[in-house]
Amino acid sequence: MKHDASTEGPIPVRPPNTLLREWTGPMTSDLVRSPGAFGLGQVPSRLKPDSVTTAVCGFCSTGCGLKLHLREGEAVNVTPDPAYPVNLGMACPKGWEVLAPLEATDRVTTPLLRNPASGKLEPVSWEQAMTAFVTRMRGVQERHGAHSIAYLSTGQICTEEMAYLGALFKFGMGGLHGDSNTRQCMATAHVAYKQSFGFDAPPYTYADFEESDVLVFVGANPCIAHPILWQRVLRNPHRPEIIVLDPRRTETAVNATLHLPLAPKSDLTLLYGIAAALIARGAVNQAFVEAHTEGYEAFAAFVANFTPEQACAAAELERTEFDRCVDLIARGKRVSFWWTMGVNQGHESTRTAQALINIALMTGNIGRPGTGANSITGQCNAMGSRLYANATSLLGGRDFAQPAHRARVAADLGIDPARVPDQSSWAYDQIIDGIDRGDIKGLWVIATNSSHSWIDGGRFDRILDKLDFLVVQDLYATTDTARRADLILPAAGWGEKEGTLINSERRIGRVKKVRRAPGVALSDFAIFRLVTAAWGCGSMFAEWNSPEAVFHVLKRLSAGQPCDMTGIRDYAHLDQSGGIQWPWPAAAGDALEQEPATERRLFSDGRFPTASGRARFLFDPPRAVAEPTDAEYPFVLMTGRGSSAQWHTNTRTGKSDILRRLYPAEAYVEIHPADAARLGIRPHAKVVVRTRRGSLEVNAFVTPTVREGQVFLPMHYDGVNRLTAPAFDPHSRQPSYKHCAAVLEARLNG
Ligand SMILES: Nc1nc2c(c(=O)[nH]1)N[C@H]1C(S)=C(S)[C@@H](COP(=O)(O)OP(=O)(O)OC[C@H]3O[C@@H](n4cnc5c(=O)[nH]c(N)nc54)[C@H](O)[C@@H]3O)O[C@H]1N2
Ligand SMILES: Nc1nc2c(c(=O)[nH]1)N[C@H]1C(S)=C(S)[C@@H](COP(=O)(O)OP(=O)(O)OC[C@H]3O[C@@H](n4cnc5c(=O)[nH]c(N)nc54)[C@H](O)[C@@H]3O)O[C@H]1N2
Ligand code: SF4
Ligand SMILES: [Mo]
Repeated sequence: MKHDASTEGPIPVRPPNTLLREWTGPMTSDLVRSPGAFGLGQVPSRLKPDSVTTAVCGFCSTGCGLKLHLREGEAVNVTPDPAYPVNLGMACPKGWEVLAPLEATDRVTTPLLRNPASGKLEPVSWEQAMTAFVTRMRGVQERHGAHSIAYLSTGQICTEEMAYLGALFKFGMGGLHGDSNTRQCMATAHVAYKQSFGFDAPPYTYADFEESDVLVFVGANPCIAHPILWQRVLRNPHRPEIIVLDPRRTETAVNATLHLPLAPKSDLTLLYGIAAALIARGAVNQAFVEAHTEGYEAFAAFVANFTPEQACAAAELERTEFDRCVDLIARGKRVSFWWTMGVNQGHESTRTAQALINIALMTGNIGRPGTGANSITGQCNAMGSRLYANATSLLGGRDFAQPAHRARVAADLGIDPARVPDQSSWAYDQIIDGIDRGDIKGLWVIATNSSHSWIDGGRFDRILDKLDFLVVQDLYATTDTARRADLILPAAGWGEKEGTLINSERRIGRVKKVRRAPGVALSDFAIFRLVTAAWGCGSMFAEWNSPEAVFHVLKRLSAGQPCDMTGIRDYAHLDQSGGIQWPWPAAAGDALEQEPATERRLFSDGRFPTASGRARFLFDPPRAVAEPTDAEYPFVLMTGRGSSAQWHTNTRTGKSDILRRLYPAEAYVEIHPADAARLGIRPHAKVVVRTRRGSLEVNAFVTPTVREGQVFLPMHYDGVNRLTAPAFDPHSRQPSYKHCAAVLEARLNG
């Protein structure tokens, strides 16, 4: 990678890599540097703005600050906020285009209820919609029991909204089972941190990208998925070594100083091998291990069995690559470890994340600038959902199973402790199984498009018919899931409502209402208020009458927890401070006000929120993948993000004319040139990707990005999850989207 020694000067533009991409136009870095050249941020002169406000972006967890340019109170344009400590005046294409999805012609503008006679969705009033909601959900509960209704929610609504939903459903409606797409995304990091550190606490701050001398990215492609975080890496003035562990030669891998193209899902063996080699060469920080951790001796004895030869064989790596990786980590003074979905989405993902945590702990790379075992989150409010959604964890990162935790939450909310369930919800996959068995008969889907995004999607679609009542709450009636609904509740989107989001570095930022939602669409918050009233549990939620009022409720619930935010005065305080990272306890408030607190990290005192105050080494022997390749299905199929202009199931990004020009219109599969030649697959020809569950016809993108025997499908196109295999990590129950066996067939006419 080319480096710019100064942090101020222009960031060097990487030469286009013709090997990596043959089809595309611009690389992400080009889009970030010269957005205007691609039409981003342009606005007709008749819409000249007359004032400005700020908010954080509503797509990814980077949480960039945006300036919203208003005309008569309505946003007419967006530019990146130079004063916000996250993005320092930069934005990726989605941020520039964040208003476009709001203007889409397929916005749902009124509640729609399926007419049983015609089978068609018909417009109804909110009153009729609420009557239908309550009558039918209650009917299901009367026929099948209180726990026969469930919800699937999201990391993409405001913290105040997700907390409201979780509290309403469990304490008000008497439901038990609710989970969210955070299960598909962050469940592994959540469980790994909780087990290792005692709390779900990503320790870092974005300044760490700039302060490391060695950065290790595992299963992460920030050039595409977190482009502004990658820009922060490029500002690092220490000429850092950048190690990327990814089977594919991604944009990020191309920019690394060392790319280890490990075999898919060989991470755990490789990381144990790296730990053993670090021990063998005396790279362990004994003082840190003795003072601040427990279980190291057992861990060291366990990894002693993983020789470099074994690790290299399992990961299909050269010994020289392995040795160089170990050497860089051993010699680094400030080494940071970053992971995303290549780790979290796997059959042994929790232990893999912990294998990284273990390496950070044993080398003492935590709690200091430029260090850490750092999970990057995905959605704009994935962190909010982990702490406050009241799904897996009780409000404030507590446990449903602990009587003291239940009593505390009940007291804080002024409700009967008996209303708080004494067990966690079923996980997403268990809710699906529950529907299949007939135990769940009513389902409420909020801000997630499960029909497209859930693993083994064919099965998901089949079992929807077993429901008595499916409610979908979304911006659009056209999503794969909404099309199947009995009732659609029209939601306002980002920019049409108030609240807060929590980004990857624990920074709480504001979103604001700068547009009017179309028709009678309402914010998710207002919809939950309507449901509360219609259900008849209004007295329980008397205090929850505005997003900011709920923010104060959540502050109270956070008191004394590692995520304490009692020192945040109000929404205005967030605006004034460029967002605020938790923890920000009231007790420390004055002191915190004094320090230039734009960047703060955790564990600088070496104390972890476990019972003993020590971090734990956790490990297990590696296991075989659920669906190995064989003669019939010889390819490993991986899936993930395709471009910086596409967001998940593309319901939002697909609505922007500009973004649509920045990604391929049709689905494609990345396949190695040698495999393509062997199978007679020509570049751009049609090819069928088949697995044991389904098949998909796509265009062949012949590229050495993938190794022989591997193929990659971007997740943004319809039908991708009809192929994926339902395997889950046993601790986090996160789906293993990045590994199944597939076969490719050239289309004769292709
Ligand atoms: N443009 C854009 N940005 C996004 C999103 C989006 O949809 N579009 N989504 C957001 C969300 S919710 C998330 S969770 C993040 C995801 O961000 P990332 O996790 O960075 O994105 P992915 O492409 O899913 O996966 C990362 C990499 O994992 C690699 N990988 C696959 N199998 C393995 C393996 O076995 N081991 C290792 N080490 N690597 C493997 C893949 O080749 C891929 O390059 O992105 C966020 N940002
Ligand atoms: N094969 C494969 N599948 C994957 C992954 C993968 O790597 N490979 N990654 C997984 C990951 S990490 C994730 S996070 C999931 C994401 O999967 P999904 O959550 O299903 O994807 P989105 O397209 O973001 O769906 C969000 C929905 O909410 C709607 N929406 C947006 N804003 C609002 C709002 O404010 N209110 C309401 N009510 N609705 C709103 C949008 O229109 C959209 O329909 O996909 C997972 N699926
Ligand atoms: S990097 Fe993420 S938060 Fe920043 S502008 Fe892009 S999508 Fe928005
Ligand atoms: Mo995600």
